[in-house]
Amino acid sequence: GRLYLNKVFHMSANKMFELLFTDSSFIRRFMNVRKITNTSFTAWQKDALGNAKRSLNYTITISNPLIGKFSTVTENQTLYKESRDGHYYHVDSEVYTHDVPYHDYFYTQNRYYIISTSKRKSRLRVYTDVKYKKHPWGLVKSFITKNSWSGIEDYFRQLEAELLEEEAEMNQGGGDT
Ligand code: YK8
Repeated sequence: GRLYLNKVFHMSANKMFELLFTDSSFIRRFMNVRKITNTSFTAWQKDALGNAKRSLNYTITISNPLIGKFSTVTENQTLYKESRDGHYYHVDSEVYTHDVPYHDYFYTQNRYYIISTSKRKSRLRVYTDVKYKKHPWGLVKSFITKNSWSGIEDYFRQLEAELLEEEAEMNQGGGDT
């Protein structure tokens, strides 16, 4: 996997989890900026193993004319039971892009770790892997990999920027957040 984000933010682990993994106004705004539409998601629900799961469906806008303009996406998220409220969260997310070329060959796995480093600070780490369901030809594989990494890098660069903005807003003035 590759490490796409590894940064300490001036907000609690709890707050970071809330921003990223609940129906927060932050994530709604971020999706707007990314032109992600038709969003729907289920509530977190514990499974038989004690992990919590939810799934999201939405439509992404793609800027690469070779790939197409839009794709529907399904994201299946698992919040592992080793997570400790307010201290440590581990969420794995499998992302399936249904309407891109070769979509039946691959999906993306994102692992999010939120680690509390103090009362008001937390570290966010995101690892990403492109996973293959079928074995593609070498050329196709390098095509998929190249397009995936650049799209994912762009996404997490923007997520980091938006989180920094949110952090600045939260920590200025009254400090009543
Ligand atoms: C999630 C990884 C690959 C995919 C895309 C596929 C092109 C394949 C084309 C070939 C369009 C929000 C990406 C970037 C779409 C966006 C996905 C996002 C950013 C072979 C010609 C969506 C995180 C995420 C994970 C994977 C990303 C896709 O929260 O290039």
